[in-house]
Amino acid sequence: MSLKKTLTIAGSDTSGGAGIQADLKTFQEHGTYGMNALTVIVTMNPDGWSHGIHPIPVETLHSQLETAFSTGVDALKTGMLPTVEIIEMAGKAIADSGLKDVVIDPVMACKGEDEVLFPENVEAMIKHLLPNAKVVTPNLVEAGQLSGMGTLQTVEDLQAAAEKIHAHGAQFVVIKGGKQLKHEKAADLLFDGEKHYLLTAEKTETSYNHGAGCTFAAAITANIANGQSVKDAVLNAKIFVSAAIEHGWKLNEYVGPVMHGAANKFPKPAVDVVEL
Ligand code: PXL
Repeated sequence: MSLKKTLTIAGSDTSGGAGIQADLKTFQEHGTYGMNALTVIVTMNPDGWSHGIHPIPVETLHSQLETAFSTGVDALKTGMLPTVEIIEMAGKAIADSGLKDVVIDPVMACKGEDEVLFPENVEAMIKHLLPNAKVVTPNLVEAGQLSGMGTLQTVEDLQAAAEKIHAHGAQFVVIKGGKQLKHEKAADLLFDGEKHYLLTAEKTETSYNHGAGCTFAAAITANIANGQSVKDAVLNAKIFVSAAIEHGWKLNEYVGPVMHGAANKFPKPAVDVVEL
């Protein structure tokens, strides 16, 4: 029996909730075969949990990408790409691979840190990653940066930002509203170049949601690898990540990861989709 091959080009979250750990766990939960090309190692200081960012040499990433692409990848996602050089090289390798099922998660910071970690990377993402994207999955802060609109607060803001990001070459734009969005539900926007859809679920009052963004993008990637349309892939990924957030748990006094496998163990949350 063969499996669909899914690749994540992303960083290691040593604490296990986000990054390649979230992606590989999510790929596994979807029955795909997970591979990774590591871009950066993120460590956490035990006293205070401040993050250390340790990029992987660009040549080492290049060798990993050669290995992974030689196997015949079905779908890939990107996550934290810490330097302009790494973004440029990953973008070129993706374009050269000819793979179309590409999900770009334009990670600019870890959750809880609202400032953009690598401001110089925004332009490089627009230039080298967005033209390769079948789907791009920014959160509110990232969508504000990629659209040039700054602070986004309402669904109308999301629609305007999605259209600007689509114009950079991404075929489908998914903006993760998250908790900061002014909406009574947990709402995400999907724009396919013509129509806007709003996906909503009940809000979960929890701060144990570390890794939610990575998990959502990885679930979209696996669903696409498994043959789903982008719209179905996004809807099912939202159900998957909503369950993961609902069952988020406390790892230590600083961080609470989502439970990546919750959707396959517990009743699935309801998600509504409306065309706007
Ligand atoms: O959640 C964003 C994220 C992505 N990738 C890595 C991370 C984090 C946040 O901690 O460590 C590797």
